[in-house]
Amino acid sequence: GHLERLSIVKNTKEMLSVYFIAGTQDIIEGTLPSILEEALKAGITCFQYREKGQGSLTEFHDKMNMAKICQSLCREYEVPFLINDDVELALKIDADGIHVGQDNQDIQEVIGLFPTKIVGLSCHDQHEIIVANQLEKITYYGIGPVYGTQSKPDAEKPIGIKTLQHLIKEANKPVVAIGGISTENVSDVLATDVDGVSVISAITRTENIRETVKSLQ
Ligand code: TZP
Repeated sequence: GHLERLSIVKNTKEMLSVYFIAGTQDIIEGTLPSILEEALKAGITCFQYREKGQGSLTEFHDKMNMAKICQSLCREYEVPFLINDDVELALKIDADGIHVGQDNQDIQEVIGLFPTKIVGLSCHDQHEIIVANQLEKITYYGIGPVYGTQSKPDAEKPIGIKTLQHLIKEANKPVVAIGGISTENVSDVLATDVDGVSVISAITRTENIRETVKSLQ
């Protein structure tokens, strides 16, 4: 119903505030669980386990074990735990939701497999948003990359702040911005109507996770 939907949107917007994404390939020093726990203590509002790219775990069991460790940490801090792309893993460990890109699995199929879960979709341009706006069961959009990113070698061309704002206006769901967001540029991103920011390297490569998360808030 209407009220139920409003409360979902409000919770989703809160969840998107400071959204941390990482896999083992993103960790320079220490371990993913130790970095994640510091980030949770500092106040991140969502975590997405994204095991992808050079140096990532390839065996399903290794990935599942790491996912379970991250999931239990997120539960401890009552922060949603999402899985990037891997439908089988997300179902197997009962993650809170899944995030998919345009070139991953058919979005309709993903929605069908996760009827009561969070479903995030990456969008890069107006066409992708217009198409996705027709799908009621998508929870939020990840829009970007806003700036150049070191964390995704196959990332699309950066869209910049102006296009980000245009795309947010087009979107009928909450939006989290992604790509090259740092403590230096976050105020420009938050000057748009975005609901939150998602980052990899801002948190995995900082000297001080607590300070960085505070600045991103
Ligand atoms: N999708 C678009 S950019 C990106 C992803 C997964 C990487 C974001 O990482 P960083 O380090 O915050 O730029």
